[in-house]
Amino acid sequence: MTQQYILIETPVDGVGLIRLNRPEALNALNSDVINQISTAMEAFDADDTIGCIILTGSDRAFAAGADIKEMEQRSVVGMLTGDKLTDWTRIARISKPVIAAVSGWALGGGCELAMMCDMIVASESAMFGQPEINLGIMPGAGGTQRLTHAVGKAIAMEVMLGDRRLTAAEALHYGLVNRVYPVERYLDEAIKLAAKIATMPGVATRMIKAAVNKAYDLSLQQGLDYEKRNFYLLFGTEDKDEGMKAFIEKRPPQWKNR
Ligand code: DAK
Repeated sequence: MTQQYILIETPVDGVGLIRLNRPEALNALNSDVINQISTAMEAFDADDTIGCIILTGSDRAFAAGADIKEMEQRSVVGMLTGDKLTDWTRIARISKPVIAAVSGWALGGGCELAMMCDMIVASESAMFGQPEINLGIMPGAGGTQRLTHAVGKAIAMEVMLGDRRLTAAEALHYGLVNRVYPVERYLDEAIKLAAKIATMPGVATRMIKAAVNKAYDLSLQQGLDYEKRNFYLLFGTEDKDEGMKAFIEKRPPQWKNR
């Protein structure tokens, strides 16, 4: 039987929390871990009672990277024919907002996993890095692209070529993370942020997430066209009618997420 490497919780209404639970390997991400995260995220994505998802690890490690002991067995043919990227890609395709709550090590695939999320709330002990070069390889789950977009070319090069680790304070300074809190508080603060997002109208949150992500893929004009299309589509939702009516009637809106 496959070992269960994650814990699933609903700490407050509207928030689905996935906790990596492989402490003996600092939450190293083997194929089963990634498959379990993807499956749990897709279940929350399909659950109408959930408006925001949190992915977290332990205070000591968010995740120390892909499982080196598993990768050591792999050949180029095995990597190519095994379609090893599929489960990782499932995580980046989640339509609801996802927050990574990161403490301790977020290295290699662990850093890439955090960057696949939409926001990062970090503890003061969080440490971000892409140390793959020490193993004779390079980032393979988005690090060269997402880190560069987040912190800029100069710092990204140093992180990946020179194995520079970024502290939480540095990550905040460079724009990789949203907020930093003492280790006793980072998860509670991530839950508070997620709970707030979960109270927002659900179709609009998905449309905003999709449009912001297009800023990475498209030219400015294409991105503006995509934004306008989503903006117009929201005029067909019950939430648009309710939101505007509630404003005019000076009362809080009752979202239907439709
Ligand atoms: N894989 C497997 N086991 C790991 C691990 C990892 N990445 N990181 C830590 N562990 C295990 C250790 O082997 C040790 O297990 P035992 O020896 O006790 O059995 C246990 O966790 C505790 O680790 P340490 O004893 O080393 O703990 P320390 O506090 O001394 O050091 C550390 C913590 C995080 C600095 C150190 O463990 C470390 O340097 N770990 C490796 C970090 C690393 O190099 N990460 C990058 C891996 S490469 C892709 C998808 C993903 C990727 C690529 C492609 N596709 C879909 C195409 C990603 C690649 C990577 O992430």
